[in-house]
Amino acid sequence: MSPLFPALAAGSTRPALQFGDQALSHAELATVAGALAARIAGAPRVAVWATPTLGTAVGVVAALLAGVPVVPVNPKTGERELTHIVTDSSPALVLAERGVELPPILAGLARLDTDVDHVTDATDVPGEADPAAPLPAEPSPEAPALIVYTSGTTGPPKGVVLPRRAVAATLDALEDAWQWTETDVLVHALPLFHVHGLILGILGPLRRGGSVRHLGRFGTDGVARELSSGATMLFGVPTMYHRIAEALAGDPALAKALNGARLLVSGSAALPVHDHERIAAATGRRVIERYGMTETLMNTSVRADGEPRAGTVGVPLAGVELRLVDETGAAIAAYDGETVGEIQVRGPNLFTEYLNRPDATEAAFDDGWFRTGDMAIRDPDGYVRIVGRKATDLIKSGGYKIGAGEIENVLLEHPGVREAAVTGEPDEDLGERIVAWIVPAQADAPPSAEELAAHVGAQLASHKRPRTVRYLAALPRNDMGKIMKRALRG
Ligand code: MCA
Ligand code: AMP
Repeated sequence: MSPLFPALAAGSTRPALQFGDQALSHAELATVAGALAARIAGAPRVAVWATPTLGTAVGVVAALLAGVPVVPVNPKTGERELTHIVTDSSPALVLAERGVELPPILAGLARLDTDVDHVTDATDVPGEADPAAPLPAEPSPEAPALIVYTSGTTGPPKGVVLPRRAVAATLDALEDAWQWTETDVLVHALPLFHVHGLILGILGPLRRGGSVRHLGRFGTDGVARELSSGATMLFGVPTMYHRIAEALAGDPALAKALNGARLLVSGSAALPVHDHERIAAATGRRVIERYGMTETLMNTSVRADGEPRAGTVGVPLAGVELRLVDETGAAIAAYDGETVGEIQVRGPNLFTEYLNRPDATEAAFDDGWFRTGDMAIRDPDGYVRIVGRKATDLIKSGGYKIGAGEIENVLLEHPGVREAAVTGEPDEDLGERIVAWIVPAQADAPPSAEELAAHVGAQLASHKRPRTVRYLAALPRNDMGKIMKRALRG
């Protein structure tokens, strides 16, 4: 396989990464990350404390250059989730920006700083880094590149082992679909511990030899500023596009900036047609959607040279085989815009396994095809429309996948909670909002919503906190004693 990052190997002087006033060219990144890689090399696995900073990008690239699998960790993860991730993935080292205080379980590991303050000036590279030093030899394509944790309906998150081959395949398929080149400058504000922000949003531009400007935190002002000063592409989750759609009416500069973009891409959840239409009306530009999953990386997209169609996720990417399967397990032949089936995929973009979970890995496949759990129909010309999801206990909020069971387990440990159920409710901004249904231990003294949100936030990632808490005298149950969530949702 060619190197994962040819522009680094070639020492390109084009801009690569920009986070606020910190920036590195590909050549500078090769130097800084190469030096760090030399210190990481040989470690079995490394965790990266994935703040939305230049240091995170450098740390991940360094691990990839060293051929050491990297586990990006959400810095807003709570104690239970973090303990699980660290125990499950057993990193030998943690990479974090200098000065960042790590929680005890990570603070106990050997630590390397990803500090790059002193390389913002191209001529001032750290003493340890030798610009002439060759990068380590490229590992095998099947070697694990990243382990990304993702929620299931029950139990703790699973570590998705992504080989280098999948990263390269998905990014090259997107090069084709989006005509993505080294001249593209991407802007985004996505978190760096998931596929969308890290693999597409950071590794994507690096593989193309282009550049990315990360906003640190999402805001329409930052989007407008970057798109009107040279950025060509925007990646975001639907919540971000929704906020853009809301802001457009009173912000002609934002409309002008979006109008000048080459490509506006949404993913991680469905972008409502209403937001598509509002953005198109105000900017004259169409957002395109792509569909992916942590386990599969990207599967489909509306192509840059294709017809944009709101409400669809486009066509299968190069190299990706996609089929729809009915309840009996039979493949659906129809491209009729109405027959619904589960999306199953096969191709070089797929993960290898769930870490330490052979049972879950086996259950995820149907005769070599990965079962996505997403339900879809196909238009006659092959455009895929996602219409729902098999698992009712998975919530997508702000583009984050969240398992109801994981939150319920934590809520049940609160002394003031007798029974708990978690559902997702439609939310204009977040797509779905987490709702906790609580039967208090003492009816006259229920724990407050703030207390329960804080309780969940202490154990799990902060985006898993319930936004709404509703109190009941009893949860609706069927004859078997199973909670009837449909009755809760009304
Ligand atoms: C949230 N807050 C709360 C609660 N919930 N406070 C109290 N109680 C709660 N229940 C806090 C937030 O933590 C935040 O605080 C503050 O409220 C305001 O939140 P805000 O920034 O307005 O919004 P947000 O809701 O926190 O974030 C919206 C977002 C975010 C920026 C769109 O959801 C996001 O970054 N989403 C991206 C998800 C993503 O990348 N998914 C990719 C995975 P504070 O500021 O202190 O934190 S899917 C994937 O990778 C696949 C492959 C794919 O297809 O892409
Ligand atoms: P995750 O497991 O967090 O990687 O999220 C993957 C899931 O996000 C998929 O299985 C889909 O349900 C959903 N998803 C991603 N992109 C889209 C999209 N463009 N439209 C609808 N759903 C999407």
